[in-house]
Amino acid sequence: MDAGDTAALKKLALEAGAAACAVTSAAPPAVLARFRAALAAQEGPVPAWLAREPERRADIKRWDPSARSVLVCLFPYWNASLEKEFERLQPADPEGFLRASGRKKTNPPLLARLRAAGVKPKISRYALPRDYHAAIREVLEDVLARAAGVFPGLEGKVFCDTSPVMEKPLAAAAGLGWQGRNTLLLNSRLGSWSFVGGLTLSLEFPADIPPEYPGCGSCRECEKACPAGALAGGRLDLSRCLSWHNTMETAGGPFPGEASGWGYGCDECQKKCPFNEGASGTVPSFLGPLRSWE
Ligand code: B12
Ligand code: SF4
Ligand code: SF4
Repeated sequence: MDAGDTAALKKLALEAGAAACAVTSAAPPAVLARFRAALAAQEGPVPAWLAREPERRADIKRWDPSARSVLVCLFPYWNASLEKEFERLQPADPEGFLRASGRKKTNPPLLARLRAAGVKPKISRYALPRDYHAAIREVLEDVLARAAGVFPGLEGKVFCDTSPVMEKPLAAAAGLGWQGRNTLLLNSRLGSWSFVGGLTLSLEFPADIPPEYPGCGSCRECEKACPAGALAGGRLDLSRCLSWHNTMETAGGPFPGEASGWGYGCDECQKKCPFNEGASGTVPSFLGPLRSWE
Protein backbone atom coordinates (compact mmCIF):
# COMPACT_ATOMS: atom_id res chain seq x y z
CA MET A 1 0.00 0.00 0.00
CA ASP A 2 1.33 3.46 -0.90
CA ALA A 3 2.63 5.67 1.87
CA GLY A 4 0.60 8.88 2.32
CA ASP A 5 1.89 12.40 2.72
CA THR A 6 1.90 13.02 6.48
CA ALA A 7 2.37 16.79 6.21
CA ALA A 8 -0.60 17.14 3.82
CA LEU A 9 -2.80 15.05 6.11
CA LYS A 10 -1.84 17.06 9.20
CA LYS A 11 -2.51 20.32 7.37
CA LEU A 12 -6.16 19.26 7.02
CA ALA A 13 -6.46 18.72 10.78
CA LEU A 14 -4.70 21.98 11.65
CA GLU A 15 -6.96 23.91 9.26
CA ALA A 16 -9.96 22.32 10.98
CA GLY A 17 -8.99 23.66 14.43
CA ALA A 18 -6.45 21.24 15.93
CA ALA A 19 -3.64 23.13 17.65
CA ALA A 20 -1.25 20.21 17.33
CA CYS A 21 -1.39 16.83 15.65
CA ALA A 22 0.91 13.95 14.88
CA VAL A 23 0.87 10.66 13.07
CA THR A 24 1.89 7.45 14.76
CA SER A 25 1.88 3.83 13.73
CA ALA A 26 -1.14 1.71 14.66
CA ALA A 27 1.17 -0.61 16.62
CA PRO A 28 0.04 -0.57 20.26
CA PRO A 29 1.99 1.70 22.64
CA ALA A 30 3.56 -0.26 25.51
CA VAL A 31 0.85 0.62 27.98
CA LEU A 32 -1.02 -2.57 28.82
CA ALA A 33 0.96 -3.37 31.97
CA ARG A 34 0.55 0.16 33.37
CA PHE A 35 -3.14 0.16 32.51
CA ARG A 36 -3.66 -3.16 34.32
CA ALA A 37 -1.64 -1.91 37.31
CA ALA A 38 -3.73 1.26 37.50
CA LEU A 39 -6.98 -0.70 37.44
CA ALA A 40 -5.72 -3.22 40.01
CA ALA A 41 -4.70 -0.40 42.37
CA GLN A 42 -8.21 1.14 42.45
CA GLU A 43 -9.70 1.33 45.94
CA GLY A 44 -13.28 0.99 44.76
CA PRO A 45 -14.94 -1.00 41.98
CA VAL A 46 -13.79 -0.26 38.43
CA PRO A 47 -16.63 0.27 35.97
CA ALA A 48 -17.17 -2.69 33.65
CA TRP A 49 -16.83 -0.59 30.50
CA LEU A 50 -13.34 0.56 31.50
CA ALA A 51 -12.07 -2.84 32.66
CA ARG A 52 -13.53 -4.84 29.77
CA GLU A 53 -10.92 -6.40 27.45
CA PRO A 54 -7.87 -4.30 28.41
CA GLU A 55 -5.94 -5.78 25.45
CA ARG A 56 -8.53 -4.29 23.11
CA ARG A 57 -8.39 -0.88 24.78
CA ALA A 58 -4.59 -0.80 24.61
CA ASP A 59 -4.39 -1.91 20.95
CA ILE A 60 -6.24 0.29 18.48
CA LYS A 61 -6.04 -2.40 15.79
CA ARG A 62 -8.49 -4.50 17.79
CA TRP A 63 -10.99 -1.65 17.49
CA ASP A 64 -10.20 -0.98 13.83
CA PRO A 65 -8.41 -3.97 12.27
CA SER A 66 -7.74 -2.07 9.05
CA ALA A 67 -5.79 0.71 10.84
CA ARG A 68 -2.23 1.13 9.57
CA SER A 69 -1.53 4.58 11.00
CA VAL A 70 -3.24 6.91 13.45
CA LEU A 71 -3.64 10.69 13.35
CA VAL A 72 -3.87 12.09 16.90
CA CYS A 73 -4.96 15.69 17.48
CA LEU A 74 -5.13 18.12 20.40
CA PHE A 75 -8.02 20.60 20.47
CA PRO A 76 -7.61 23.37 23.10
CA TYR A 77 -10.66 24.35 25.12
CA TRP A 78 -8.89 26.79 27.46
CA ASN A 79 -5.72 28.86 27.65
CA ALA A 80 -3.98 31.25 30.01
CA SER A 81 -5.63 34.36 28.55
CA LEU A 82 -9.12 32.98 29.33
CA GLU A 83 -8.15 32.53 32.99
CA LYS A 84 -9.26 35.99 34.08
CA GLU A 85 -12.72 35.23 32.65
CA PHE A 86 -13.34 32.04 34.64
CA GLU A 87 -15.65 33.62 37.24
CA ARG A 88 -17.54 35.67 34.66
CA LEU A 89 -18.12 32.60 32.46
CA GLN A 90 -19.74 30.66 35.30
CA PRO A 91 -23.46 30.39 34.47
CA ALA A 92 -25.94 32.01 36.85
CA ASP A 93 -27.96 28.78 36.85
CA PRO A 94 -25.47 25.87 36.71
CA GLU A 95 -28.15 23.15 36.69
CA GLY A 96 -29.97 24.83 33.78
CA PHE A 97 -26.67 25.32 31.95
CA LEU A 98 -25.78 21.63 32.26
CA ARG A 99 -29.16 20.63 30.81
CA ALA A 100 -28.98 23.18 27.99
CA SER A 101 -25.39 22.31 27.02
CA GLY A 102 -26.23 18.62 26.61
CA ARG A 103 -24.69 17.02 29.71
CA LYS A 104 -26.74 13.89 30.31
CA LYS A 105 -25.14 12.69 33.55
CA THR A 106 -24.98 14.96 36.55
CA ASN A 107 -25.13 14.34 40.28
CA PRO A 108 -28.29 16.13 41.54
CA PRO A 109 -27.84 15.16 45.23
CA LEU A 110 -24.33 16.64 45.19
CA LEU A 111 -25.60 19.80 43.49
CA ALA A 112 -28.34 20.03 46.15
CA ARG A 113 -25.83 19.58 49.00
CA LEU A 114 -23.64 22.36 47.60
CA ARG A 115 -26.68 24.64 47.33
CA ALA A 116 -27.72 23.80 50.89
CA ALA A 117 -24.21 24.76 52.04
CA GLY A 118 -24.56 28.10 50.27
CA VAL A 119 -22.10 27.18 47.50
CA LYS A 120 -22.93 27.85 43.83
CA PRO A 121 -21.79 24.67 42.00
CA LYS A 122 -18.78 25.38 39.77
CA ILE A 123 -18.66 24.16 36.18
CA SER A 124 -15.18 23.10 35.14
CA ARG A 125 -13.38 24.63 32.20
CA TYR A 126 -13.85 21.70 29.82
CA ALA A 127 -17.63 21.85 30.29
CA LEU A 128 -18.08 25.56 29.55
CA PRO A 129 -18.32 24.95 25.76
CA ARG A 130 -21.03 22.82 24.14
CA ASP A 131 -20.54 19.10 24.63
CA TYR A 132 -17.18 18.39 23.02
CA HIS A 133 -17.87 14.84 21.91
CA ALA A 134 -20.28 15.92 19.20
CA ALA A 135 -18.33 19.06 18.27
CA ILE A 136 -14.99 17.27 17.75
CA ARG A 137 -16.57 14.25 16.11
CA GLU A 138 -18.17 16.50 13.45
CA VAL A 139 -14.83 18.19 12.78
CA LEU A 140 -12.91 14.92 12.54
CA GLU A 141 -15.54 13.33 10.27
CA ASP A 142 -14.99 16.30 7.98
CA VAL A 143 -11.19 15.92 8.12
CA LEU A 144 -11.59 12.21 7.25
CA ALA A 145 -13.85 13.02 4.30
CA ARG A 146 -11.40 15.63 3.00
CA ALA A 147 -8.46 13.27 3.48
CA ALA A 148 -10.31 10.54 1.55
CA GLY A 149 -10.65 13.04 -1.29
CA VAL A 150 -6.89 13.61 -1.33
CA PHE A 151 -5.72 10.03 -0.66
CA PRO A 152 -7.70 7.61 -2.84
CA GLY A 153 -8.85 4.49 -1.01
CA LEU A 154 -8.36 5.97 2.47
CA GLU A 155 -10.81 4.80 5.10
CA GLY A 156 -10.79 5.28 8.84
CA LYS A 157 -12.70 5.75 12.08
CA VAL A 158 -13.04 8.78 14.32
CA PHE A 159 -12.31 8.55 18.06
CA CYS A 160 -12.87 11.15 20.72
CA ASP A 161 -13.41 9.99 24.29
CA THR A 162 -16.14 7.40 23.85
CA SER A 163 -14.31 4.70 21.85
CA PRO A 164 -12.27 1.96 23.57
CA VAL A 165 -9.04 3.77 22.69
CA MET A 166 -6.44 4.86 25.27
CA GLU A 167 -6.17 8.36 23.94
CA LYS A 168 -3.57 9.79 26.35
CA PRO A 169 -0.94 7.05 25.86
CA LEU A 170 -1.64 7.16 22.13
CA ALA A 171 -1.10 10.93 22.01
CA ALA A 172 2.10 10.52 24.02
CA ALA A 173 3.32 7.79 21.66
CA ALA A 174 2.61 10.10 18.72
CA GLY A 175 4.87 12.74 20.33
CA LEU A 176 2.21 15.24 21.42
CA GLY A 177 3.36 15.34 25.04
CA TRP A 178 3.56 13.14 28.11
CA GLN A 179 1.19 11.94 30.83
CA GLY A 180 1.67 14.15 33.85
CA ARG A 181 1.32 13.11 37.47
CA ASN A 182 -2.35 14.04 37.22
CA THR A 183 -2.46 11.34 34.47
CA LEU A 184 -3.46 13.92 31.81
CA LEU A 185 -1.73 14.48 28.48
CA LEU A 186 0.46 17.50 28.92
CA ASN A 187 1.97 19.47 26.06
CA SER A 188 4.70 22.08 26.70
CA ARG A 189 2.86 24.73 24.65
CA LEU A 190 -0.80 23.86 25.29
CA GLY A 191 -0.58 22.59 28.85
CA SER A 192 -3.29 20.06 29.59
CA TRP A 193 -6.28 22.23 28.60
CA SER A 194 -6.98 20.33 25.40
CA PHE A 195 -9.10 17.41 24.28
CA VAL A 196 -7.64 14.45 22.44
CA GLY A 197 -9.27 13.09 19.30
CA GLY A 198 -8.16 11.44 16.12
CA LEU A 199 -8.55 9.12 13.17
CA THR A 200 -7.46 5.63 12.32
CA LEU A 201 -6.10 5.43 8.77
CA SER A 202 -6.27 2.42 6.47
CA LEU A 203 -3.24 3.69 4.51
CA GLU A 204 0.22 3.93 5.96
CA PHE A 205 1.50 7.44 6.65
CA PRO A 206 5.12 7.90 7.81
CA ALA A 207 5.07 8.42 11.58
CA ASP A 208 6.30 11.66 13.11
CA ILE A 209 9.43 11.46 15.22
CA PRO A 210 8.42 12.26 18.82
CA PRO A 211 10.40 15.21 20.23
CA GLU A 212 11.96 15.21 23.69
CA TYR A 213 9.66 16.60 26.41
CA PRO A 214 10.70 18.01 29.77
CA GLY A 215 8.30 15.82 31.80
CA CYS A 216 7.04 16.74 35.26
CA GLY A 217 10.45 16.68 36.95
CA SER A 218 10.16 17.07 40.69
CA CYS A 219 6.84 18.98 40.53
CA ARG A 220 3.97 17.60 42.64
CA GLU A 221 1.53 20.53 42.40
CA CYS A 222 -1.38 18.45 41.10
CA GLU A 223 -1.08 15.86 43.87
CA LYS A 224 -0.93 18.62 46.48
CA ALA A 225 -3.90 20.49 44.97
CA CYS A 226 -6.32 17.56 44.70
CA PRO A 227 -9.01 18.21 47.34
CA ALA A 228 -9.99 14.53 47.39
CA GLY A 229 -6.54 12.95 47.75
CA ALA A 230 -7.15 11.03 44.51
CA LEU A 231 -3.66 11.33 42.98
CA ALA A 232 -0.54 9.39 43.96
CA GLY A 233 2.31 7.76 42.06
CA GLY A 234 1.04 8.78 38.62
CA ARG A 235 -2.31 7.13 39.23
CA LEU A 236 -5.79 8.44 39.85
CA ASP A 237 -8.16 6.73 42.28
CA LEU A 238 -11.58 6.79 40.68
CA SER A 239 -13.40 6.20 43.95
CA ARG A 240 -12.08 9.53 45.22
CA CYS A 241 -12.07 11.73 42.14
CA LEU A 242 -14.74 14.46 42.25
CA SER A 243 -14.92 14.53 38.47
CA TRP A 244 -15.86 10.87 38.58
CA HIS A 245 -18.56 11.54 41.17
CA ASN A 246 -20.15 14.46 39.37
CA THR A 247 -19.97 13.34 35.71
CA MET A 248 -20.12 9.55 35.79
CA GLU A 249 -21.93 8.66 39.00
CA THR A 250 -25.27 10.21 39.71
CA ALA A 251 -25.71 9.70 43.44
CA GLY A 252 -23.89 9.05 46.70
CA GLY A 253 -21.72 11.10 48.99
CA PRO A 254 -20.89 13.30 50.75
CA PHE A 255 -17.51 12.94 49.07
CA PRO A 256 -14.10 13.96 50.43
CA GLY A 257 -13.24 17.36 48.97
CA GLU A 258 -16.72 18.26 47.76
CA ALA A 259 -16.59 21.52 49.73
CA SER A 260 -14.27 22.73 46.95
CA GLY A 261 -17.55 23.43 45.16
CA TRP A 262 -17.18 21.54 41.87
CA GLY A 263 -20.63 20.70 40.52
CA TYR A 264 -19.51 19.32 37.16
CA GLY A 265 -15.95 18.17 36.52
CA CYS A 266 -13.04 19.46 38.58
CA ASP A 267 -9.98 21.49 37.58
CA GLU A 268 -7.95 21.53 40.79
CA CYS A 269 -5.23 19.18 39.51
CA GLN A 270 -4.69 21.37 36.44
CA LYS A 271 -5.01 24.91 37.81
CA LYS A 272 -1.58 25.00 39.44
CA CYS A 273 0.24 23.00 36.80
CA PRO A 274 3.18 25.17 35.69
CA PHE A 275 2.60 24.17 32.06
CA ASN A 276 -0.93 25.58 32.19
CA GLU A 277 0.21 28.99 33.43
CA GLY A 278 1.52 29.86 29.97
CA ALA A 279 -0.82 27.67 27.91
CA SER A 280 -1.21 29.47 24.61
CA GLY A 281 -3.39 27.24 22.44
CA THR A 282 -5.92 28.94 20.18
CA VAL A 283 -9.37 27.73 21.18
CA PRO A 284 -11.33 26.93 17.99
CA SER A 285 -14.76 28.55 17.74
CA PHE A 286 -16.55 25.21 18.17
CA LEU A 287 -14.92 24.78 21.62
CA GLY A 288 -15.26 28.35 22.86
CA PRO A 289 -17.00 28.86 26.22
CA LEU A 290 -20.73 29.39 25.79
CA ARG A 291 -21.32 33.02 26.69
CA SER A 292 -25.03 32.92 26.00
CA TRP A 293 -26.98 29.71 26.31
CA GLU A 294 -30.61 30.53 27.17
C1 B12 B 1 -12.39 7.29 32.26
C2 B12 B 1 -12.06 8.73 31.98
C3 B12 B 1 -12.17 9.64 33.03
C4 B12 B 1 -12.37 9.19 34.46
C5 B12 B 1 -11.02 8.64 34.96
C6 B12 B 1 -9.82 9.53 34.58
C7 B12 B 1 -8.50 8.81 34.54
N1 B12 B 1 -7.44 9.57 34.77
O1 B12 B 1 -8.44 7.60 34.28
C8 B12 B 1 -12.83 10.50 35.16
C9 B12 B 1 -14.33 10.62 35.13
C10 B12 B 1 -12.34 10.68 36.60
C11 B12 B 1 -12.24 11.53 34.20
C12 B12 B 1 -11.96 12.83 34.60
C13 B12 B 1 -11.41 13.76 33.77
N2 B12 B 1 -11.28 13.67 32.43
CO1 B12 B 1 -11.51 12.01 31.45
N3 B12 B 1 -11.48 10.41 30.40
C14 B12 B 1 -11.64 9.16 30.70
C15 B12 B 1 -11.41 8.28 29.45
C16 B12 B 1 -12.78 7.89 28.88
C17 B12 B 1 -10.58 7.02 29.69
C18 B12 B 1 -9.28 7.28 30.51
C19 B12 B 1 -8.64 5.96 30.91
O2 B12 B 1 -8.31 5.15 30.06
N4 B12 B 1 -8.50 5.77 32.21
C20 B12 B 1 -7.94 4.56 32.74
C21 B12 B 1 -6.58 4.87 33.37
C22 B12 B 1 -6.04 3.64 34.06
O3 B12 B 1 -5.72 5.21 32.29
P1 B12 B 1 -4.64 6.37 32.41
O4 B12 B 1 -5.21 7.57 33.04
O5 B12 B 1 -3.97 6.52 31.07
O6 B12 B 1 -3.68 5.66 33.45
C23 B12 B 1 -2.33 5.76 33.37
C24 B12 B 1 -1.66 6.04 34.70
O7 B12 B 1 -2.44 5.50 35.72
C25 B12 B 1 -0.34 5.41 34.44
N5 B12 B 1 0.16 4.54 35.51
C26 B12 B 1 -0.37 3.44 36.00
N6 B12 B 1 0.42 2.91 36.92
C27 B12 B 1 1.49 3.73 36.99
C28 B12 B 1 2.59 3.64 37.77
C29 B12 B 1 3.58 4.64 37.64
C30 B12 B 1 4.78 4.52 38.49
C31 B12 B 1 3.41 5.71 36.74
C32 B12 B 1 4.41 6.79 36.62
C33 B12 B 1 2.24 5.77 35.94
C34 B12 B 1 1.32 4.77 36.09
O8 B12 B 1 -0.41 4.55 33.29
C35 B12 B 1 -1.76 4.39 32.97
C36 B12 B 1 -1.88 4.06 31.50
O9 B12 B 1 -1.43 5.13 30.69
C37 B12 B 1 -10.61 9.28 28.53
C38 B12 B 1 -10.89 9.13 27.03
C39 B12 B 1 -10.20 7.92 26.43
N7 B12 B 1 -10.95 7.12 25.71
O10 B12 B 1 -9.00 7.74 26.62
C40 B12 B 1 -11.07 10.67 29.05
C41 B12 B 1 -10.04 11.78 29.10
C42 B12 B 1 -8.81 11.24 29.76
N8 B12 B 1 -10.65 12.76 30.00
C43 B12 B 1 -10.38 13.98 29.72
C44 B12 B 1 -10.69 15.09 30.55
C45 B12 B 1 -10.65 16.46 29.92
C46 B12 B 1 -10.99 14.89 31.90
C47 B12 B 1 -11.04 15.97 33.01
C48 B12 B 1 -9.95 17.00 32.89
C49 B12 B 1 -12.44 16.65 33.02
C50 B12 B 1 -12.64 17.55 34.23
N9 B12 B 1 -12.19 18.80 34.18
O11 B12 B 1 -13.21 17.14 35.19
C51 B12 B 1 -10.90 15.08 34.27
C52 B12 B 1 -9.44 14.94 34.70
C53 B12 B 1 -9.24 14.07 35.91
C54 B12 B 1 -7.83 13.46 35.89
N10 B12 B 1 -6.92 14.02 36.65
O12 B12 B 1 -7.61 12.50 35.12
C55 B12 B 1 -9.55 14.09 28.45
C56 B12 B 1 -8.11 14.42 28.85
C57 B12 B 1 -7.37 15.27 27.84
C58 B12 B 1 -5.92 15.41 28.26
N11 B12 B 1 -5.33 16.56 27.94
O13 B12 B 1 -5.35 14.53 28.83
C59 B12 B 1 -9.74 12.64 27.82
C60 B12 B 1 -8.55 12.11 27.05
C61 B12 B 1 -10.97 12.75 26.89
C62 B12 B 1 -10.64 13.42 25.56
N12 B12 B 1 -10.95 12.77 24.44
O14 B12 B 1 -10.10 14.52 25.51
N13 B12 B 1 -12.03 11.00 32.98
S1 SF4 C 1 -10.22 16.06 38.96
FE1 SF4 C 1 -10.26 16.96 41.03
S2 SF4 C 1 -10.70 15.27 42.42
FE2 SF4 C 1 -10.10 14.37 40.44
S3 SF4 C 1 -7.90 14.04 40.60
FE3 SF4 C 1 -8.12 16.08 39.73
S4 SF4 C 1 -8.14 17.46 41.50
FE4 SF4 C 1 -8.48 15.40 42.28
S1 SF4 D 1 1.24 19.92 38.21
FE1 SF4 D 1 3.39 19.32 38.05
S2 SF4 D 1 3.38 17.11 38.46
FE2 SF4 D 1 1.29 17.68 38.00
S3 SF4 D 1 1.04 17.35 35.81
FE3 SF4 D 1 1.68 19.50 36.04
S4 SF4 D 1 3.92 19.46 35.89
FE4 SF4 D 1 3.25 17.36 36.24
